[in-house]
Amino acid sequence: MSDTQTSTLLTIRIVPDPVLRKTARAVTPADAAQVRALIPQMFATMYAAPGIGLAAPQVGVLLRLVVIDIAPEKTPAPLVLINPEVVAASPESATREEGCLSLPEQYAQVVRPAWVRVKYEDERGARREIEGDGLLAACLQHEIDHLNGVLFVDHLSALKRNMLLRKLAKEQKEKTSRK
Ligand code: GNR
Ligand code: NI
Repeated sequence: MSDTQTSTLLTIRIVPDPVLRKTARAVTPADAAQVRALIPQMFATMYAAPGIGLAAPQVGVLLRLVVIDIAPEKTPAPLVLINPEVVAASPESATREEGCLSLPEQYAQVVRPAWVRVKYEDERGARREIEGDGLLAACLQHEIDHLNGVLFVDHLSALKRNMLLRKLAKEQKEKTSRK
């Protein structure tokens, strides 16, 4: 059985959990054991959710670590990004509907650069780069935002953000009262 299937599922933190608003710190070689253990748990949690990306702060870990798989149904393409940084972005913007596992059942159109290049370290510590447009570009930026305490709602107007956050609070309250 694969790691994904045997791994414990981590608890995904939901807004307004304060950990989601903190800046994560860079992963160092001293974090190797924790990061190695966390990666399969984060993939398992992301696939189970289901989601196409997960940043460590979403599971309460303030490290600059992200997992992504934008095509889990088709050909799985798991991607681990350690200390990722956007090093280039297109001047053109693209608008796409985004959701976030930390804001369950909330969706909005988000405007971001259409294309980005991201440098990062892989799980073996090798320096790598990835570039992409479309869903991959949105996902890369969305996950790197999480490492900086930024959520997709921060890219919306204050009016839309507040509407969405109030709707989330109401729905979460209803969920709790039903349990
Ligand atoms: O599952 C997710 N879908 C998604 C759709 C559009 C843009 C970004 C994303 S990421 C999100 C999972 C998540 O919350 N990652 O932090
Ligand atoms: Ni998210």
